[in-house]
Amino acid sequence: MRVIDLRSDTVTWPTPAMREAMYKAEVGDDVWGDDPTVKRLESMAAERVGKDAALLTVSGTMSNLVAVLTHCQRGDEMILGSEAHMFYYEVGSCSALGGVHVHTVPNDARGMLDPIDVEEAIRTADIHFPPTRLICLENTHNRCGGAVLTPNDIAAIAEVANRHQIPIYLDGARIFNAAVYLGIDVRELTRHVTTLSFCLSKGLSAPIGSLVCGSDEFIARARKNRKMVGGGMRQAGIIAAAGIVALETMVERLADDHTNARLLAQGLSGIPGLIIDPASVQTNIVMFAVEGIDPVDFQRQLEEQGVKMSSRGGNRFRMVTHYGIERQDIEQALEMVRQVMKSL
Ligand code: TLP
Repeated sequence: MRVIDLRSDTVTWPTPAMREAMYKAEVGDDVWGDDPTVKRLESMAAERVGKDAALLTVSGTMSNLVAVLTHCQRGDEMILGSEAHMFYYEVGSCSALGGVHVHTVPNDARGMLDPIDVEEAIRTADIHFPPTRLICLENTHNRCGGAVLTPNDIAAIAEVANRHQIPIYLDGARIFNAAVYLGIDVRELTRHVTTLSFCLSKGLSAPIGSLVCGSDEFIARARKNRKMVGGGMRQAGIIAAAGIVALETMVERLADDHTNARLLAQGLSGIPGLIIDPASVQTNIVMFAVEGIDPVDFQRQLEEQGVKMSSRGGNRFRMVTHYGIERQDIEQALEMVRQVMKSL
């Protein structure tokens, strides 16, 4: 049975070209600054997002932590969306390891923060308050169903941030999905943020890796923090080689994932017992809910039929399209959902 794995775009396997590049990669000890392939990836990434420099890390989670450690000191505060990945899914690392206090502001349905809320959350100089040192954004927004922030959205937050001289960090794990959706250069989405990270190992299908991007000075300090958290890698050119192929060959095809996600959402919306607004699907993440049936049975039976998805708690589920999932897989998955819904 062919398994249609829609749990995440992190389940993607490296392409044949990536495996070949990994095999042939020129390497060195990257902690000593000797790995030419890592250096090439880092400068390619920096150029791509319009920043001075970049730093390869193991994961999106590590990039987010390293960025926060570099922007903030213990006892500082950062403003974070209430639905942010950094708030929900990173084991509280910013407070546990960074001693950074998190001040949440509501995310709306499309992952945006209200600039008025952000401004109100910024602390004044009062003996009781921790100082606000960072504002975080996420684009595309995972828990908000892969929703996209536009350059104008980011500019609206930057206007507040600049007035208060607070940097903005963007968790851009899926920033290329946003750029491809909007049909713009990714730099339009990064120019108003101070620093950002993006992932190689999601829609871009590399096996490992994420890049933190910012000024030369910021990345030099981030490099030290990466070492502190055990993220200094040795012959990391093996990983970087796949990342280079990802950046060179896997960005434009994200549009196919978006088309498949829309097809999936439209199909799901026609199945009785499923709640979904297909118009809300912009990129490769499809969120929906079930009603009138046991969600645990639903997920288990679907998995028995070879269709995997992830639970978002209670009756809510997520399906993510990615490299390796073709149009016929979407049609097959929809057929399985129809059958399972009928049987429950
Ligand atoms: N997200 C994963 C899970 O952790 C939920 C997924 O399957 O979507 N930022 C964003 C916006 C993310 O979606 C993720 C991963 C990360 C950061 C962390 O990246 P990794 O998994 O590389 O640590």
